[in-house]
Amino acid sequence: MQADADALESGRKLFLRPCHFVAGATTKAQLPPADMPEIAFAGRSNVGKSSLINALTNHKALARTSQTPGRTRQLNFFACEGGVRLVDLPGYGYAKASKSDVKAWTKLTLAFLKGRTSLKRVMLLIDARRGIGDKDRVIMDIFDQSAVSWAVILTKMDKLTATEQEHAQTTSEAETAQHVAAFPKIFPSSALKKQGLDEIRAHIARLI
Ligand SMILES: Nc1nc2c(ncn2[C@@H]2O[C@H](COP(=O)(O)OP(=O)(O)O)[C@@H](O)[C@H]2O)c(=O)[nH]1
Ligand SMILES: [Mg+2]
Repeated sequence: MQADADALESGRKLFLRPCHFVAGATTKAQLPPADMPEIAFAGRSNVGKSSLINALTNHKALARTSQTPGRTRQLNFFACEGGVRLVDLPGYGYAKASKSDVKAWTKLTLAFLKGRTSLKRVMLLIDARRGIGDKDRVIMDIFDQSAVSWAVILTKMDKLTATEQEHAQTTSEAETAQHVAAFPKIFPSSALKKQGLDEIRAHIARLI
């Protein structure tokens, strides 16, 4: 369809121009002003958030990858000159974190999700090998209650066989469809193989 072709082209163009780090916020006062459309990325630590942000923006090390898991507690903002700001939210579910982990997913993250007028969508990353887990379900409920609209991205699809990919996609899509605030289609991706990126870029371009 022409509309799809147009969105793919807009998505491609959106990330042709450079992105740069603007802020790492640990307090509300450090949040940049809500003056630009924003897309946030959420997920368990190690799910591949930083890798995906780098792949989407055609940067090698815009977001830092493979940091000590569970230690990133700040909201990192990246401004893309094409006209969007990407937000790398703190990862949750790190096994060695305390049991109040989700609470510690920081008041700031929750405040951000609930009160950010510029936030167009949260992309919830799910490791395709693990599928949606209980910790992800807690976050989905938080999104639903926060009235943010969200969409699921399956990461690390390259680690799965074709049959496993199919299964991961069907089961995640069926569960996501139960949530009214969720976008019904999910996005399979591999940052490593640079797969599924055009569709995610097009999705973002449509929202801003
Ligand atoms: N095979 C594969 N590995 C990936 C992919 N994306 C990320 N990883 C690896 O997963 C680990 C965590 O990635 P990172 O982006 O730091 O995750 P984050 O904690 O969610 O930001 C790193 O070792 C990455 O190299 C992918 O698409 N395919
Ligand atoms: Mg990261």
